[in-house]
Amino acid sequence: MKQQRLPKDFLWGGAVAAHQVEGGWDQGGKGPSIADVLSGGAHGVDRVMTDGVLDGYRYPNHQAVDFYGRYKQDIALFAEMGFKCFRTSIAWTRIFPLGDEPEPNEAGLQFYDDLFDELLKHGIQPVITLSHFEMPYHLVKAYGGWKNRQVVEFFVRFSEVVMRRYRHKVKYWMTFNEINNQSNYQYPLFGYCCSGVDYTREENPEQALYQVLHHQFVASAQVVKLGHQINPEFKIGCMLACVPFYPYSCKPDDVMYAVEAMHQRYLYTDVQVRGYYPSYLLRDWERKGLQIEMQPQDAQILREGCTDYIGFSYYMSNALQADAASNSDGMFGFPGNVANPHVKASDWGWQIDPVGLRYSLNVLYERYQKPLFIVENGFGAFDKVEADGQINDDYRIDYLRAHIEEMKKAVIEDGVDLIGYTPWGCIDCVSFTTGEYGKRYGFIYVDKHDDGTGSLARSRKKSFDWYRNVIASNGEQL
Ligand code: P53
Repeated sequence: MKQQRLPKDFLWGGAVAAHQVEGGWDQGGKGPSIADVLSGGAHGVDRVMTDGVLDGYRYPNHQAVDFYGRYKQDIALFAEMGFKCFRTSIAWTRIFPLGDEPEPNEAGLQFYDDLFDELLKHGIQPVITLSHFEMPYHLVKAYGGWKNRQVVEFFVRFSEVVMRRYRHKVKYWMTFNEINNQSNYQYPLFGYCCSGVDYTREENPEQALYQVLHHQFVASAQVVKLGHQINPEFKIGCMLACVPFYPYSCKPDDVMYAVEAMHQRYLYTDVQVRGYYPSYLLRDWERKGLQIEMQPQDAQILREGCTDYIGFSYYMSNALQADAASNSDGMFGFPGNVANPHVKASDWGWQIDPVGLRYSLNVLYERYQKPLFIVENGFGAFDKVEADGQINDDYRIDYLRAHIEEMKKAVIEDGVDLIGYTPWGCIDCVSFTTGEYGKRYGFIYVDKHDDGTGSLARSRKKSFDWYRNVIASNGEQL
């Protein structure tokens, strides 16, 4: 019979990251992470990476939305929406406050035990990212971040400790969140958050980037192999920020330019899913004279640590015009990245393109034939609380509905193997790129504002009931 519906066990849920929701930045023995030294910014105002926690700066991640103190209440709301899963990350600095200690911090381990128990009690399975822009600040100061091969060992140690501890509580894992963001190395924030490296300060940024990546690929592969030994049932994925590049036109140069640009997305999954470096990248290194230090066993480590699935975020697509590529000020710093006249954009300039989600699901599935997991999707917007307390976020419902419709086509019509869907920021949280509270994604509103005011009280937006119904009908009622 023709499959007309999403699979029964489809994992509906929501996603966040530890540093964007937890707060409690110095509680329970936690050490400072790179997110704790990032100031708040705004659209067009960069976040500053300060040298330690300094007076005169606002650090929104220190308090975030106090998920650390309020997770029981929040999980009850997720359960009310019918979540089957909840994606968050484990803050490395709760487990290893400095990053290079031989022994973990028991209070940090206990926190995630309690958090996962609370989720499981409500029938919600945790989906866990091991590294989501929150490495220990000490590893940046003392080791130079991921440029240093020693960090591989520290990360594998951290991962091993948590995978063993939670082996009966967590099945789905991901290694590095949006590992490809650092391809955008012109923007210090991206390299800093992925790897603790500001590539703009490197003599040869690309050399530094690929050295870092090699370390992360090796670390990721080691963790995948180790995880399968700890529990053969584990599913361990990579995580890609899937912002597809379209050719702006059918002009062959535009088409080819988009193919070349997509290498900056695929190179990450090519290595993590297939287990070896793709030819186009090796040629690129050769052409540019880049020498990446590798150890003799690395090729085998990569081959033995292929991921089980591909987690990815999808918010927008971009369009490339080859003729405009000499203008280095393309959108998001990408040469030739021009506005797509066929789509609208959010208040932060992110172009809204639901069909791009079906496109992404298709190209990734065709290329790898591995299960996919949409672990982020959503609409960052200013919300207005009406006099009666209602938040009528129809724009968010429209965005999500349109994307779920395209996701269903990919599964039902195209046969893509999709594990689940976890919209980003299911509870309002601190924006990553701007550090704002005002850029909201949630079904759950948090009363907290960029001027520091707000009670942190939670309330249900209009989208809350809508999403509950989507889950209850397994995506039939949109
Ligand atoms: P904020 C770019 C493109 C797609 C996703 O972002 C991106 C980015 C920025 O790196 O990041 C992810 O909060 C990231 C989350 C982040 C979310 O998108 O800036 O994994 O941590 O919060 C939304 O609106």
